[in-house]
Amino acid sequence: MTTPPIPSLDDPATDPLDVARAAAEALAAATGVERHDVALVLGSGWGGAADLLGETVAEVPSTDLPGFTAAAVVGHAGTLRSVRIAGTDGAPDRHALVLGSRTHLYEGRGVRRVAHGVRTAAAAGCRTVVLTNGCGGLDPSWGPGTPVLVSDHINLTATSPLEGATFVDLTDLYSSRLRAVAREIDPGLPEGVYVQFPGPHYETPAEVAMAGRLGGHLVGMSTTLEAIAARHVGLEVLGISLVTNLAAGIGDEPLSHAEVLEAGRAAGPRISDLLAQIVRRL
Ligand code: 8IG
Repeated sequence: MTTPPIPSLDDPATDPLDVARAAAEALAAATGVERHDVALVLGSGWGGAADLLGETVAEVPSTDLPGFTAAAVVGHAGTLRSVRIAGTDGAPDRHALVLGSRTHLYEGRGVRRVAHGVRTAAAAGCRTVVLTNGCGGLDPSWGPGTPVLVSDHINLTATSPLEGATFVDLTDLYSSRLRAVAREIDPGLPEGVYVQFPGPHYETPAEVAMAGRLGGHLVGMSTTLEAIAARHVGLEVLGISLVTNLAAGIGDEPLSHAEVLEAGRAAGPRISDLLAQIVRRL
């Protein structure tokens, strides 16, 4: 008996959804969990949330699954975790798929790899994805450590995760229903429009001012392409940003990656608890 070869994301003739299905099958085999319900992509500062959700049933190195590549950035863990969320009031348990291995566009591995995690989550059965990130904030009242719900986005990467004539409606891309659920947990959660730049450099002050004039409140290097890919495969999307720094030119300080990591560490327990509470209600 022969098994068919696993298609490569690098082959233009491959349908990336086929690779996502292969990854979901490998995930089910590695974790023993047939279907997952909700996926979380944990960005800078959000890593602690998985532990609060429930019991980790299995942890799989992303490189064991078709289409995933090793993590490239310090602070981004390269594993997928299956976490059991205990049902309350007689409700059945659910399973969260925690993706600690986001691929950023700036890694130069192509948009297919950026979108592969959420496509795999959908192929694994998920109906919902929570996309988190660390970002810069344009509102001076949002200090480092402020969580902000993403209400909409502006994609300045000049690319799309979708190929061919794939016309997907992005009205209410960041589900107003899920944002309302989040605000049941924390009524004070602010909302903002997330602007994705290609990175990996941070913006100039002029670019941040431009993002503000365009209607943006948050600047970052992730999330929008994943959100588009998620909507395409039918996932309901919740986006939550952690403001880890004032965007360039908003504060007096220059930006440093160390500072970003420190803001994430400091806010970690609080925002992880917030995220875990939200996910239990989704
Ligand atoms: I964390 O200020 C983090 N990521 N583009 N700008 C952009 N990405 C970021 C920033 C920021 N902070």
